[in-house]
Amino acid sequence: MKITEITIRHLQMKLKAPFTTSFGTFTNKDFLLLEAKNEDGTIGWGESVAFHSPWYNEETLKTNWHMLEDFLIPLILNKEISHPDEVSEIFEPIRKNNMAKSTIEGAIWDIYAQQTNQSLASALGGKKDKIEVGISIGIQKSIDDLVALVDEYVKEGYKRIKVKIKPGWDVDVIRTLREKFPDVAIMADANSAYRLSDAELLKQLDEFNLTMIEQPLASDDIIDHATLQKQLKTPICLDESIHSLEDARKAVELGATKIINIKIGRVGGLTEAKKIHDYCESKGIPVWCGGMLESGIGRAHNVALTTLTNFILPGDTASSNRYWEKDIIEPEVVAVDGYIQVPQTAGIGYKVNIETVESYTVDKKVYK
Ligand code: OSB
Ligand code: MG
Repeated sequence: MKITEITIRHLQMKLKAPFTTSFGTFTNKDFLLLEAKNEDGTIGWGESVAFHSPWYNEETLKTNWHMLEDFLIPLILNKEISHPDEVSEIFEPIRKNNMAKSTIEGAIWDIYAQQTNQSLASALGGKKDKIEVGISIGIQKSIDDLVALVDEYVKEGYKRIKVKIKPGWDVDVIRTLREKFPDVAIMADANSAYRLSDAELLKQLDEFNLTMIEQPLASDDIIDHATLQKQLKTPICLDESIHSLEDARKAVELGATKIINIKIGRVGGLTEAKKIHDYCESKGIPVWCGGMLESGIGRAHNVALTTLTNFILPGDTASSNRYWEKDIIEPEVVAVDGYIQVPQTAGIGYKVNIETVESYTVDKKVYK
């Protein structure tokens, strides 16, 4: 295939409820959507998971647009590509900027799946026809508010509850949840809010039988996480620290992580995500698919990736209607009793509603 035209749109979608992590609060989701067209008119979609501000990592919507416009799109336009695995090789001269790279790579995987007449899940080698999902709950105004939300989501059937923690919103919160929900799989995500000097506090979480603690220490660290893991019974799961197969290998070899959260954007695309999955499978390290408050397009890519066999633990891909009044795909992503049915039609498997896309678009540019 040859990509002959690419459209970038900046969308702004209002979240139904604000989402608060240790690093800040989201009320709107601003993100880039990428529409790629090949020489026969087939269209593929990719979503950038870079946020408006560099809180989660250093990439932003604007740095992604810059990287796409000035470096990545020129490397891709009119180049013969026979398989999406080639995209990461084409991008190799460009350092990092994984979320920007992943945006194009995702669209090319979508086109490739359509051209080979298979679902994106099958194109990736996925085996499941339904996936198990959990939900990630932000920091709330009170513990009572959090308990009420957890109760609601447990009743909806989500298979695991993740709660955000930060200093001052941690041990007491988790103790209360464990008392109220003795049999629910609960995990905590700190988004890098602690330091190794907080080890005594983090050890107090060991008594609550958490499935894991996600990214307690610095976003670029694997050394201190290894030291911390030796002191904790609760398995550590790395999110922010893993950008590549090489990072995953080093973190696993050091004992810094017993579980890995794979986010397609953070690792530079589906090809790298698959490599990390395969490596972890060979080492007996379970993985799960993280979320970045994606619209339906990013969500569809996450559903497809999660069909790979070593996605053993439920991910963060909740129903579209948990985030949005109206998503940009049809049908929307729906979790029923904690399961999402994997679409079997060619490509990402959901129809993009272009009118809805346009209604959320605040900026747009075409490249050819
Ligand atoms: O660390 O997984 C994270 C949201 C924004 C930034 C980082 C994270 C998250 C989530 C939400 O946990 C996952 C989702 O529901 O998409
Ligand atoms: Mg996380």
